[in-house]
Amino acid sequence: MSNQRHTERPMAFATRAIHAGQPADPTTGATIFPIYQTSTYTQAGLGENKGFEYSRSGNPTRAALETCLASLEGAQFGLAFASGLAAETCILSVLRPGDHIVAGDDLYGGTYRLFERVVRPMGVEITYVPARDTAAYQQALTSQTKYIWAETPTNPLLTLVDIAAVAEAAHAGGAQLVVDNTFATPYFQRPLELGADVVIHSTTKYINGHSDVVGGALMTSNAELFEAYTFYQNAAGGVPGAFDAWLVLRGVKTLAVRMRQHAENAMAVAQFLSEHPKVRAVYYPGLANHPDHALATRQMHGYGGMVSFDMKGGLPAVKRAVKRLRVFALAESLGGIESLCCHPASMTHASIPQEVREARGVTDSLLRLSVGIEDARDLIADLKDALD
Ligand code: P1T
Repeated sequence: MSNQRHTERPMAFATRAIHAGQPADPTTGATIFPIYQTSTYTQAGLGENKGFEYSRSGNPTRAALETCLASLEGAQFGLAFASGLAAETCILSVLRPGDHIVAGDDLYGGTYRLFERVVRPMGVEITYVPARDTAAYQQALTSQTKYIWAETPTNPLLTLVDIAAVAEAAHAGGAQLVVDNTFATPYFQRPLELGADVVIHSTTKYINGHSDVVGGALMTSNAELFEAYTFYQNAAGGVPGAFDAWLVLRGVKTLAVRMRQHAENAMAVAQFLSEHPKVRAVYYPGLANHPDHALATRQMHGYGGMVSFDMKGGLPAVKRAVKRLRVFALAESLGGIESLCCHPASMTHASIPQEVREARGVTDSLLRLSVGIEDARDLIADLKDALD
């Protein structure tokens, strides 16, 4: 099946999530795209192959996933990787000593670690600016800036970056905008449509959606960048195996329905927490009092499934609460059908030095919830038990 009928409107998101890049198998008619569990491909003669030679360079199951994810982000090109950080490394591979990145200051701890412990020692400068401060990105640009790098909503504080405005600033300064769209997913936000140049995902999260794969992907419509990234994907080799690619391909089929339920449950949880006497602050862009609520309404098609909150009573209160959770699992990661609770300061963001972390608002009393698609009544009862 082709992705578009040329005489009609393009297929809608939920349809593309199920079909894009996945025609019925020409030899058997298999409706579900096969797992091509092979490292190599038999060639008819020298230089005579069917488009695949070796599975680091290309694999049909991975190619189906890359096509599907590109379609969902409205990109011309997609590449899949063995992890989100491997996808990030590919994007960073085009930088050279003396180059400069401007990054929003609220980032997944592993991204910060990659920037500070791998990229900076190679001679690339990184300047962090307050994530929601559009003017600060602009002011931090230098003639050496190659990328502005932004998560939106950010991990773990759910701050928003104005993608259109920051993209404009990047382009005016001769730089390109990379958006980590892991939290929002293309169902709720399509950065390329707003002017971003590259989107990166940890497909480990909502894209796969079932907490059983680690993976990553990047999407772009910039042919020059795509060529450089494709070269690096093959040259450095951080690719997913066929089975992992297939699992993500299966998971992403239900992205639209999952995201609607995640968002509905997250809103219910955020409202419950807002009224709880043990909660100091709730971070959820869907709440009218969130500082970026208006931007979220303009830039996103929904507010997502992540909710963070700050507890009164400091670390001892947090420790007591997480021990009492029964439905929410205390775990790193996010975006699966099951609800997870994470303590960023000691878990996902522990690789950020304490003073940097606290200056950014990631305090010891912050908890981050990945609100799953269980019955919201059970989630709220669980939180009520833990907090009371
Ligand atoms: O874990 P990996 O698939 O390599 O993806 C890294 C990554 C990139 N970007 C964002 C926004 C992320 O949240 C992550 C991974 N985050 C977690 C594991 C976490 O619990 O926050």
